[in-house]
Amino acid sequence: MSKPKILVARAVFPEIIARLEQHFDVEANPSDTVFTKAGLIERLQGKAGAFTTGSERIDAEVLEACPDLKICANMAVGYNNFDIDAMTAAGVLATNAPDVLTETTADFGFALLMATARRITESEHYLRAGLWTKWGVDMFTGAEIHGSTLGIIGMGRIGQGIAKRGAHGFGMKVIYHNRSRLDPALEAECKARYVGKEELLKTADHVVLVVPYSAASHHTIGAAELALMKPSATLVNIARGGIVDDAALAVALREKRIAAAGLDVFEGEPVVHAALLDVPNVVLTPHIASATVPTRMAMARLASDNLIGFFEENKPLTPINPAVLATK
Ligand code: 8YV
Repeated sequence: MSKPKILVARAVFPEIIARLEQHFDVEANPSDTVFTKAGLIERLQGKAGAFTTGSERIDAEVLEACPDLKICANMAVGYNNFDIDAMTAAGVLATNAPDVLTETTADFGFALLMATARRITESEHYLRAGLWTKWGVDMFTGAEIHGSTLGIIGMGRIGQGIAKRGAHGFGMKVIYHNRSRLDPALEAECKARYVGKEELLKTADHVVLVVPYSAASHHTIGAAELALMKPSATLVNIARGGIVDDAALAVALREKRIAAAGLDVFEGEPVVHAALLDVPNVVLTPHIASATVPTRMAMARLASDNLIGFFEENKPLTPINPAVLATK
């Protein structure tokens, strides 16, 4: 029997391609560059599956142009690149890669918070530029982390990981805002107290964003929300570009309406808003929160297992729209 044809839409580890080749007839993009929509449609012709990497937009236009497609397996926990309603209507299964990246991403969220609050990159640039000639009593004074109030917007698995690090590791008071409250046992585990968004923004010393991107969460933080934050506060975004209005944030940082920000994700990435590149009190990283080799490997393996499970047993591991399976 011939193997199902799949497209691996961006370069991934050779071990993963080799594994996929045992089960599928694979066309693998050797490049890190995401296909244009036309390029994606062209490569998906005749393909029953796609291994996607969080950036390939799968919408009604793509689905209509690629009638053989049955599954898209995202190597990412976020799946805002998928139009889930359109995929469900077209009978195309969507899967993502949750859990395997939770702790690594929470580690990074905390690292970015600390680098931002304690001005690590800003002071390193100063040192490298040869500007460090003497000690100064208020040189690069930053914000306190231990004992401060950590506000988390989006209390899914990664948010909970950040809460635990803050509460148990740094004695922080943790408050959170989420679409729904956690059950009391989870709240106790995270030592986290549910508050409204406005209270969180007004009282947190550090605000960390871990909310999934959707039309409803677009610009969760804009000029009005930044105005509620303390002038001494830090903002960290490891969620998605588009959760923060980057132009408004650049203004708030320039005018010191908040103290600092740490951003791993950007509206329009990999292009970064020019005004953000121009302010010193922001730490900028290129969407690397899940970037350790074991975690990226685990994410790629889970995406592969979803494809294999779907085609061989109609049992993907982490389906997003499982209703599609019942129709198979
Ligand atoms: C990925 C991510 O690196 O999992 C996610 O949602 O944002 C990152 O971990 C990125 O999507 C590429 O796979």
